Amino acid sequence: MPKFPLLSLLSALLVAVLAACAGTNVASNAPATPGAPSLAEVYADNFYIGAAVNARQISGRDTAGLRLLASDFSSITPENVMKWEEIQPGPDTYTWELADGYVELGERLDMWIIGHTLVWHSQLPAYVRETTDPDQLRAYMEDHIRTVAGRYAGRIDGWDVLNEALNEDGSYRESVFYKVLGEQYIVDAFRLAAEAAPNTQLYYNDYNLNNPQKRQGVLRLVKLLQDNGVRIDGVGMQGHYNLNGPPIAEVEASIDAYAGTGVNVMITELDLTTLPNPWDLDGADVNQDFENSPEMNPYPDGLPDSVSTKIADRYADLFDLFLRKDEAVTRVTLWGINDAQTWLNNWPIRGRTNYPLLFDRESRPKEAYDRLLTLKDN
Ligand code: 9MR
Repeated sequence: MPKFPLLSLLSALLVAVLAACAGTNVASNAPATPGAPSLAEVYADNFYIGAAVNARQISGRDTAGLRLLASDFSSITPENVMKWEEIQPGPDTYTWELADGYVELGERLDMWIIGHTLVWHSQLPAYVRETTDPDQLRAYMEDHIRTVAGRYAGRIDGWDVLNEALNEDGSYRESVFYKVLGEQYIVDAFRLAAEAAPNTQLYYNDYNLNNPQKRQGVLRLVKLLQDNGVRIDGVGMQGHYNLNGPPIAEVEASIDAYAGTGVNVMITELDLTTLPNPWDLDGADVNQDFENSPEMNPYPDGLPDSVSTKIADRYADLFDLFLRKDEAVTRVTLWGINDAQTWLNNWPIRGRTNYPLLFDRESRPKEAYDRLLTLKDN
């Protein structure tokens, strides 16, 4: 169970120092709701409460976000700074500054630190994406995993080793890795990560893992690793959900199925989009992009109370499930700290005003946050 966060005095000091280094001024890390225990404290016996952090937070510029991180979260994930194209833009070029800053931030705040992500078909530099020679591609993957996972061995607590390797029907995605190396690349990626970072947990992470067909694909992937004697410690279910779906029962069935293989389950990228989606898009394929319009952006100046309450209800239903499953669920990570930062302001339509997280654009706690604070009392 969670190594535990926030000796609050210490973390207050550390955030203040960090912010001071960035030329800003953070007064304290008082909880978002004065006098109340923080979200991480409320759920400390159940699972970590995580947040994805961006470059503004890592570099200390988003002081309000950092205050919330210190007060209410016990785990962090790098939203972008450890992706292949960011961290290794050329075969012989590594850019460590933000990634190092990310790990240092996690250590200063005594967080459970996640690495995201070693192998993913998206955000790949052209030199990898365009490789057709198996030996060359295998060599790139080996170098990348050994170098990145090895650099942070003993400091990063869990790696998303492989991200989004499955199609919706559970078959393998035709990524460059699969096309050139076949399913063996999956076994190799986890084996390399286990060698480079022996004490780090290793995860498979994907979206729509509630979907029964995709669930079968995950079970096959976990079995492939286990049959090959290669370690996998967890399945990360990205929670890019909406106000109506997916059904709680589907999420529950997937948690049970994954836990049944002996691995932990994490809810890794939780956010609830509140905006219309006429194309009935599901999931999080970052390559989809559509036109903005007033109908598609109905709340540019603020959310009606009725919708805020719907978001709070939906968060409560989901956390109610996660609490019932807390033997298996070891972490619940929000994909961002506040609504100003969310990727959902720009996907699948650019420039909208979305409201998917627990803190608003001014980093004030929302109704959903208050509901989660008191959920266990009811
Ligand atoms: O939130 C991330 C956004 O800022 C990036 O532009 C995008 C592409 O790298 O990735 C987003 O995060 C994705 C995550 O890494 C993997 N699952 C889907 C997430 C949302 O697209």
